Amino acid sequence: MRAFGAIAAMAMLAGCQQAPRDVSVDGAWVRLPAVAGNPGAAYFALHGGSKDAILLAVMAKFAVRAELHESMEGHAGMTSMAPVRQVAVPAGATVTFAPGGKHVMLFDVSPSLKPGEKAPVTLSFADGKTVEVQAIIVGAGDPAPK
Ligand SMILES: [Cu+2]
Repeated sequence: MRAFGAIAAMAMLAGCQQAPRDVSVDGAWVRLPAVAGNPGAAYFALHGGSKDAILLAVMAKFAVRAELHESMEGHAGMTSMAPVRQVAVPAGATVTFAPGGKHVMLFDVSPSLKPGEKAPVTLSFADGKTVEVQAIIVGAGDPAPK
């Protein structure tokens, strides 16, 4: 009877809280390289859930390797980029990966990928959760999707 009481109390406590939300991802797209063999890039928006999260890695079956990168304005207006080990996604915050900022560098992109198609990209978080999104494939010279 005691155990039953404890479970009932826990259920009531849970009922008072909002359902926990996980990180969600939308607006994913991939920029194909202008020259075959050069890296492509993936972009998306991360929407923080009820708890702080940390993005650790992104995987794409159509690329041999994917790295988290951040571009920054360097000296004399030159932009440079460097790999980052992880990206914090605070609860409720939006973290955007976009040209000129954070991006996923995709190495050895499959040449069979065509503009207008969609391809899955998987994001892995520090709590062990993964999120798969369909990224729109965009040609090297084509405008970014809205
Ligand atoms: Cu890069």
